[in-house]
Amino acid sequence: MGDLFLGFDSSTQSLTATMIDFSERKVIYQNSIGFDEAFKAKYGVTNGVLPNKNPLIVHAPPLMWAEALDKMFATMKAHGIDFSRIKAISGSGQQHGSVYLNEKFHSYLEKMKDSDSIVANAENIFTRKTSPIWMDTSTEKECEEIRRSLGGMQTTVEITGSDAFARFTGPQIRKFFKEERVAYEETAIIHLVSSFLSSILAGVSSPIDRGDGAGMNLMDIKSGKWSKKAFEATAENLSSKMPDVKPCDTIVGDINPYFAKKYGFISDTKCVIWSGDNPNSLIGVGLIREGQAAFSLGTSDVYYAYMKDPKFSDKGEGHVFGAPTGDYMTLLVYLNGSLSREKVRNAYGLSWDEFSNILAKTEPGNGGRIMLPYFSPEITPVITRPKVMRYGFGEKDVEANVRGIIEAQMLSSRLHSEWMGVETNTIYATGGASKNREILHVMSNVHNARVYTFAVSNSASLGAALRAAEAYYKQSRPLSWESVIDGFVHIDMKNVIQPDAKAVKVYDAMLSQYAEKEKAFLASN
Ligand code: XUL
Repeated sequence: MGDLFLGFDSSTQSLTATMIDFSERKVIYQNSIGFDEAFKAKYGVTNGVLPNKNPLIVHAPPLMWAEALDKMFATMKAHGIDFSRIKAISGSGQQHGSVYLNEKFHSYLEKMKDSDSIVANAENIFTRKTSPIWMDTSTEKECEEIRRSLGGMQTTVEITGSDAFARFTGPQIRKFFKEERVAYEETAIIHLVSSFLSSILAGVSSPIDRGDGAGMNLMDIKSGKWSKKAFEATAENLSSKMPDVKPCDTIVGDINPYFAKKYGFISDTKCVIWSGDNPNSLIGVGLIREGQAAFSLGTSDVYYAYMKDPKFSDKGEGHVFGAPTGDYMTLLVYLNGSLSREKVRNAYGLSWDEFSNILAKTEPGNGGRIMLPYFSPEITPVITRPKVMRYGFGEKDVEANVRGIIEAQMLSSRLHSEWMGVETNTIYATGGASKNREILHVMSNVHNARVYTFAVSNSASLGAALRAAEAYYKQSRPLSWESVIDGFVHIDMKNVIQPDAKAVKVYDAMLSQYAEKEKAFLASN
C-alpha cells in the first residue's frame, strides 16, 4: 500500500473525485456528484448554472461548489475511505469563473475550523451573490474597452496570452466594476473557482495558480506575474483585491481542521494549489512533450497541446495558458461541440449508431459540400450571431449534414491551430464523443495524425491528483513529470486510428475552401 493522493474536478455540471495509489500506479477511487441531482432544489440550478432571462448571462452559485466538496467527502466516508492515508490533495476548477468576497471571508474560514457546517457563517461573505462562469458571453463591450486600453488585439495577446474574451475573468470584473460600483468597492478578494475551493480546503485565502491565472486577461503570460497594465485597463484598485499568483506546485497549507476533524485526515495533509480544468487535463492525459495534442469532445470541444515556449496567434485565436510543468499550453475552445452534434442527430431522428454508419459509408470530403456549424454562438472563431451555413446542400440532406458537421468541426480545429506551429502527429481523444470511432477517423484524416483513446475517464481530476503527488514529493525528492504520469495514462493501444493517405489528401485540399467560406461568413456576419 503506497501513498494516496486525491484530485477533485469542480466542473460546470458536477464535482468528481479521483484518488490514486501513487506507488501502485492505480486509480483506486472515482466518484461524481451531479450539481442538478444534488442541489437543484436548494440552489435552483439547471445543468449546473442559474437560469437567466438574458441568454448571454450565465452565472452559478459559488457556495454550491463548496457544499459539493463537503458532500463528496461525506460520500467517500460512507464508502469506507481511510482519509488518514491521503498525503496531499489538489483540484481543478472550471476556468475563468470568478467569486467576489468581502473581508469577512477570512473570519468565515477561521470560524469554519470549529464549525460542523461548511455553509454556516457564509451568508454575508459574497459581494456578488452569484459567479459569472465561462459560458457567459455578456462582456463583449468590456472586452473591447480592455483591448483598446492595452493597445489593441496583438498587444493584448502578447501581454496576457489571449485576446480579450467575453468569458475571461478580467472583462467580467470590469463589468462588475462599471455596473455595481458599490459592491465592487466592498470586494476585498476576487477568487477564481479554483482558488476559491483551494481556500476552503486549506482554510486560508489561497493564491491563484499561474496556469489558471492565464485565463483572466490579467496576468503577464511570460513572467507569470500580474500585469499592472492589464489591472489598469480593467478596474480601479484591482491589485488590492487580487490574491498572489503562484506556480502550480505551491503548497497552500495543511488541510482545514474542519475537514480533518470531520473526516479523519491527518492534520498535516497538504493542500496543493488548485488549477484550471485544462492545465490539469494536460497532465491527466500525459501531454508533457511537443507534437502531442488532445481533443476533448464534450459539451464544448477543446483542442489543446503542450507548448515549450509561448507563441501567439496574429489573429488573436485560441489561448496560451501556463502548464503545470512550468512551461505553456495552448488551447482552442468550441462552443458548438456535443450539443450541436446532438442537434444534427436529433433533427433526423438518428441513433448514434445510425449517425456513425452514415460517417462510415460516406466519402471523405462530402463531395465538396461544406457546413459552417454555428448552431449556437461560437468562440473559435468568435460568432455572436449564430447561423448554420450549408454550401452545396440543404437542410433535408441527412448524409451531407451528418458528415458536414463532423468535417467542419475537425477542419476548423486544424485551421485555427495552425498558429500554434506545432507539428501534431499524435492526438489523444477524450470526452463522451470520443467513443464514436467514425468521428475519430475524420479527426485522424483531417489532422494527418494518429488518434489514441484512453481507458481512464476524467483527466482533470486525475491530473489534479498527479499534481498533488508531484508537489508533495518535491518537498523531499523531486520527480520528473515522466515518472509522475508513468503508468497512470492507459492508452488503448489495440484501437489506435491511423490516418488514411487518400483521405488526408482530400482534407488538405478542402482546408483552404473551408477557410474561404468561414472568412466570407465572418465578413458578412
Ligand atoms: C477554457 C474554457 C472551458 C472551461 C470549462 O478556456 O472556457 O474549457 O474551462 O471547462
